[in-house]
Amino acid sequence: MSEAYEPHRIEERWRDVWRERRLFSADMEAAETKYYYLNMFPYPSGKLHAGHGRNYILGDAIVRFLIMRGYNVLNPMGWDAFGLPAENAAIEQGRHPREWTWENIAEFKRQFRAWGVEYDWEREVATCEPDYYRWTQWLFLKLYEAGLAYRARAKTNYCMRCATVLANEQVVDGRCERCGCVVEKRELPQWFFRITAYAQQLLDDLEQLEWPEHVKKMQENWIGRSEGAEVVFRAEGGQEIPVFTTRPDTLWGATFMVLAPEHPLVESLTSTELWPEVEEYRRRAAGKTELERTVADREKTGVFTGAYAVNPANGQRIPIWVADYVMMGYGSGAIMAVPAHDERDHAFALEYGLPIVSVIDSDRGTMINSGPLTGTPGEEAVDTVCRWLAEKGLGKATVSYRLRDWLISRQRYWGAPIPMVHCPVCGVVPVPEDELPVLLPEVSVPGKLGLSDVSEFVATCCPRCGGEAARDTDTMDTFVDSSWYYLRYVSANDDAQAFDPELANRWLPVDLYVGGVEHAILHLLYSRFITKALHAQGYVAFNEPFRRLFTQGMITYPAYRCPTHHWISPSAVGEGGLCPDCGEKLEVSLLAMSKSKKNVVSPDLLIDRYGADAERLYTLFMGPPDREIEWSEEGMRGAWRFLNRVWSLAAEQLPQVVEADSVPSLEELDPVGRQLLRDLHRTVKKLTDEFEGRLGLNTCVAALMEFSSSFGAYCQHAAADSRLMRQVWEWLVRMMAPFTPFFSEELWHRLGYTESVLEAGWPDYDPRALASDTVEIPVQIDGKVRARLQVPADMADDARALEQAALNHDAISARLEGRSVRRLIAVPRKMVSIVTQ
Ligand code: ANZ
Ligand code: ZN
Repeated sequence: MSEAYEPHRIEERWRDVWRERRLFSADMEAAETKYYYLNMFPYPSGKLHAGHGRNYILGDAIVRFLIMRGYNVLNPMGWDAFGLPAENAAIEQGRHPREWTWENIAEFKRQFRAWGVEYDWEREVATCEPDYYRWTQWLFLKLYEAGLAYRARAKTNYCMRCATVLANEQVVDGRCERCGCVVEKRELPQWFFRITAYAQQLLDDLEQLEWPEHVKKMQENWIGRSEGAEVVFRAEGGQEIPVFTTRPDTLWGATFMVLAPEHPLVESLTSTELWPEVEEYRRRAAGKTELERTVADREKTGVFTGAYAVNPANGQRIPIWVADYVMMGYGSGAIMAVPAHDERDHAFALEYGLPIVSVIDSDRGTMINSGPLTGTPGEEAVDTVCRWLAEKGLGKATVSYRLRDWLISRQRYWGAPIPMVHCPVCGVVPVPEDELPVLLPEVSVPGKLGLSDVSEFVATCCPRCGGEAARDTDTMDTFVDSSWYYLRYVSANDDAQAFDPELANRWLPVDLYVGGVEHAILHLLYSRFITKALHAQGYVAFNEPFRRLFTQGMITYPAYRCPTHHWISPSAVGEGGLCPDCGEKLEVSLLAMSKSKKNVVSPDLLIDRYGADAERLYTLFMGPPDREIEWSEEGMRGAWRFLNRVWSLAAEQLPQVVEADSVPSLEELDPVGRQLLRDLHRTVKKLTDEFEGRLGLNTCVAALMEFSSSFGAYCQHAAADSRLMRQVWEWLVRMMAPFTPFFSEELWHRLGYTESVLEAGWPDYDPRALASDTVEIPVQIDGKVRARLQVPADMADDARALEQAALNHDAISARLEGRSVRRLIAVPRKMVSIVTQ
């Protein structure tokens, strides 16, 4: 084995070996040692770039470790394949989105294979195929049966020119992203999932999850629980107007009320003279996004309705206004305004000259100007007012959530059709389960228009009365597709059910879920909700889908932007950082690699130049996997040089050690050999701990590099033991296998083995071999030796550690019972002396 390291000569054949030996197929029946590892499945668009490697290579390394460690690993992959980009690409290119999607999938698979990233491909799923979306439709029906799917009117973005509803992401500065038309808001009946029914459970169960704290915090904020009170105000016209407040203690300071423009009482409250103005205000508010309406320091606007209500606490007559800083979707859509203590109300009161009455002493927090409750101390105020409200029948303590129901309707072609029928006689009727899937109609230029334009699709018979009826023409948000795919993998090829409950209970929850933090809220919350809903209906025994979550950081790369137009690829940047097209000075910033910014590095080129193992190794080495980090070609070359060094060492050494067939014990080795063996065990321990713990794989690569260099030095040692060298090679190659699988397979083979290194198992370190040589330290109490400590050599130099070890020693602590230590002296490497009298 004297040839140079040439990755291309070794890589290809191992890809086939892994597949032939089915090394990545889980044994679904044997679940005792099961481990469900899951990477978030990708949206198959374009090509993979080096930044994507952060996720997939990390996952592959973990999975290879788990397999070697003896776990029965379920490691599936699939495609989140419905959605807008496919539809847009299809429109642009005049072809079917399915064709475009499967082309991308083929490309992704090729790139995974090139990286040596392997999955259990027998379980592949694609959400755009009828054998998958049939069960997404089934899920919809289950939610409908449980009262968790309902239809209600909601605002959509509508483009007149394109004659279609747009997703929020397609509206840029209030205009259609495609044609530039001003987007209209239209109210349409749409489907929702009642995720709010699970708000409290979604919050409570976060506690049992091994997820990054910041992700839990994001979910917590998104759910947005607020404790407060509901207080019922009465308008002079008799209408009851409940409000939600987190500050019931400020009730006496409520000097006016504000209703959201959409509040259903606005019409009946507004006086005839003021109606035109109110109506106009409502119309303008309808065109604004929620974000625009809630920006804190924005100028407050509003209109008076002409109506008054009575503050139930003090009987004061207070005006009722309409203003867009109050949202219909939160609390009750109406507020009691307390301008003395709420900033937004304060700004509003100043703008419209409304009275401001202070009811809380600003120094002590005590209630003032509050009738019978004046003088209540701050810390009791909220509870006292809630009790008072309940006694008077005016309100009660309550909880409010920011979380809204999930709007799942999309008026698009490329999605799962909602399995519902509208019958003029029977109303809304679900499609019977045995008639699923409701197939997407095959149309020649799909996408531009929604399903409502395909008349053959719309016309159907009512499943209940058999009369003429119309299909629902909405498709489901793609987040519905991805909210349950982790369940489908256990039964990917089952055409009788969405998933086998027994298998699901055996394999789930997912043991480790790895993906981008951009999914910290929606995807993860929706998946948790779906699992809980299925749990409540008895389909699954668990109520959380992902036990542990790991979010990998992004890889960044310089992005060049020409101030006059587009992004320029770093390789095209002209002399002196000028735009190659117009000569302008380019702006550079470090951004996450992305095709749209043209700052991507292609794995194809890297693999061509350095081989897949070097790219893998560098990707895992570049930094803590959960942190953002910049790609560096130099770092990439460093990884490649490291592999070259190990390769040449192997070329030199393997022929000499291949015959050695026993393992030396510590005692048989000289001090240099002992140190190396100790380092070997320590490196195994280090890697094992990282893989099973915090996943700091970058530190594992560093440990491997450090160990390899000690090993290189040992090989120069005159009395190097060939049995030790053989053991080092065996373990080193196995330890490197998760990181550099091709390289490791090749050396494993050259060590004389015929099976895959994955089948060789993970080395087991010996805890006894970890300790350095020990030193004996006598411990005296009042001048008499009472114990002898055996401590590792490095600890013997540390006086503080010796003192601690002495005090913790059983015999010593027993003797010290009830006595007080006056002096404690440790002499490094010599003794510890304790004086009690
Ligand atoms: C009186 C008051 C006095 C309030 C005070 C706050 C401070 P969080 O904490 O986010 O839950 N509010 C209630 N419903 C609203 C809606 N639909 N749109 C806009 N604002 C609404 O916010 C709760 C507070 O926000 C409530 O308590 C209410 O104002 C306002 F010194 O009531 B508060
Ligand atoms: Zn009917």
